[in-house]
Amino acid sequence: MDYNNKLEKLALQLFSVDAVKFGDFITKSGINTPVYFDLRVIVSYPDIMVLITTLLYDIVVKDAKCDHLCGVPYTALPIATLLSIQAKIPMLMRRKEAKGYGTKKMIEGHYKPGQKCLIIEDVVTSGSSILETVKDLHKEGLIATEAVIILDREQGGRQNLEANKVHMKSLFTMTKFIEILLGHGKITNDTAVKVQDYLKGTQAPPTESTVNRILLPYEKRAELATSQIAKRLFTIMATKKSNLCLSVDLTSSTKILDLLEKVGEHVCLVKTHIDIIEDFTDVFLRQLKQLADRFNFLILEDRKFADIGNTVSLQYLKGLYKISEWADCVTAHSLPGEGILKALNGCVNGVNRGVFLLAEMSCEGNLISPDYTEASVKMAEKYPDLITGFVCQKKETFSDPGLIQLTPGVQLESTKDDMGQVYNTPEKVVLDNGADVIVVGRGIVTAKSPEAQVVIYKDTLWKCYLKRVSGKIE
Ligand code: S5P
Repeated sequence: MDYNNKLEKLALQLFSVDAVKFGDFITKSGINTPVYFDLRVIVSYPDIMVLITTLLYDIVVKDAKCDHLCGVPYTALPIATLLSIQAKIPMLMRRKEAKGYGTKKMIEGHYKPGQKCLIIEDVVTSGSSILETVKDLHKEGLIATEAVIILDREQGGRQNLEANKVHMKSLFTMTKFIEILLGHGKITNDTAVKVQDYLKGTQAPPTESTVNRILLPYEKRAELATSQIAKRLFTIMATKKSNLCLSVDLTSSTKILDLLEKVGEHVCLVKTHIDIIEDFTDVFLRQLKQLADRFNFLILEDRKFADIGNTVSLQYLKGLYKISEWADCVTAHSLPGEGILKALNGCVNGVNRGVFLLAEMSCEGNLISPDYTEASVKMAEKYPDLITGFVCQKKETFSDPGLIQLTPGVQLESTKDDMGQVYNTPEKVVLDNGADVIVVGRGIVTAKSPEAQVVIYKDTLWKCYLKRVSGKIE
């Protein structure tokens, strides 16, 4: 029997055992509905269980690249069990309530942080049940980006899941299910129209994001990144075990090159202010690029563009510095609005480029308000290929785990300079404030021995990151 025949057979069987009913019903939340699914009854029908397992196995599970399967309690638990046995993929079990004694664990089974888990569910309306399971898996450091389900009621669940980086595959959409029943004369045309109208008019509201970027390791976040530059940077960070960005705020090109020669192996990103260099030449840029290749770091030109799109485009592509030719990414203010993001194209001459958008600043008395920060994050959403992350100070600023929080204003002690810069410690910015890449300038550059100091910063920051992803701080 081919796939479509099996699907038809399943739809008819579900109808015949009253797993789906048509009429006037009231849902748990008190809304009238012309269609009602109760797949709990299928445990009484071994043939249906086998058919569902076979179909789910064929469409997703057999090719799934995952370490575990996890059913959303309760209806999907027996289905996940059967799939786990057929696919020989270990299962995890999510509790609905935490135990009242001993450990407060919500996920039962043996697993390691960073492992991937495929979610199994019966029916999706808003997606919230899957997202609760995802949230508990994330708390344990597990990755859950794929779900396979029996029926999608097409009431906004798919969109809610996508917004939370969970991709869903279903055996049936409601449209397909109705089509099969109608085709076999099980329901009338009137009923079919009524159900379709009801679904269109009863869409679930969008749900909050549940992916906790703070607990995910950088290599996993690389997989979730849309921006190619963010992907590369996360990968470099994981490979070099460094989340340190050096801000080389020196005015002599030879001094910059000498410094990078000594510290390049310890940093993931080098941040420049190209317009402060007094002896700038094209040769300097070539040497900088060679160092970036040799030591495997990316270059961020901290130009903080802030003009209308046309001017920014010229500043980016032309002039003495031709920033777009050598900087992997740049910083930009969101102040002028979207035009600035249109000017900073994510691909220049076939090479990927990125932007860190300023959502907050480190200096005291800056005029950025919470509304401005929120609007900046919103503005970035439309440019997922371009936006690498945000320059910001707080973990609440954004939630997308594929984006990078770049946080400046860091030294080993919390102090201030005499021009308004405020410094926080590595512990504070990484553990409390959610920094992913940490910018250090004078803390290293003006140290007696930058080559010794860079190692202290790198090790301290990396330890804080490891502590953070171990989940022991929340
Ligand atoms: O809010 C900000 C944004 C940036 S990019 N605060 C900052 O300090 N920066 C930059 O980070 C600033 O331009 C400087 O290059 C670096 C901090 O240098 P430090 O010497 O104070 O560590």
